[in-house]
Amino acid sequence: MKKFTSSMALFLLVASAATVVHAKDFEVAQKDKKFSQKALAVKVGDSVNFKNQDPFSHNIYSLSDTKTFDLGSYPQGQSKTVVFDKPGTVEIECAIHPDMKLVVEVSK
Ligand SMILES: [Cu+2]
Repeated sequence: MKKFTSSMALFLLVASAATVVHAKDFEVAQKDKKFSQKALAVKVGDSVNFKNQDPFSHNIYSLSDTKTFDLGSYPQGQSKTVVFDKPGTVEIECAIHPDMKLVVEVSK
């Protein structure tokens, strides 16, 4: 039984390492009070880098159950990254500019 447990642990270690290797990093810019795209399809474990290219601040957030976050307000040239760790739909908005919308579909 002890041997089974340790080989199981090794399997989980290898499996999670494989997930990290295959994770992709996407970039979505904020420019002219818009996201650089309206929709994005990612897989569980992927991350999205939100880069502010406007000469004023944005505050990117999501209230979706799949991924709830608030990146706070940050100025031009800065970026923050969100890792999507659960499958589902994530609606992303900007607290400063209510017309800004992005939908991220996270699949397994
Ligand atoms: Cu904004």
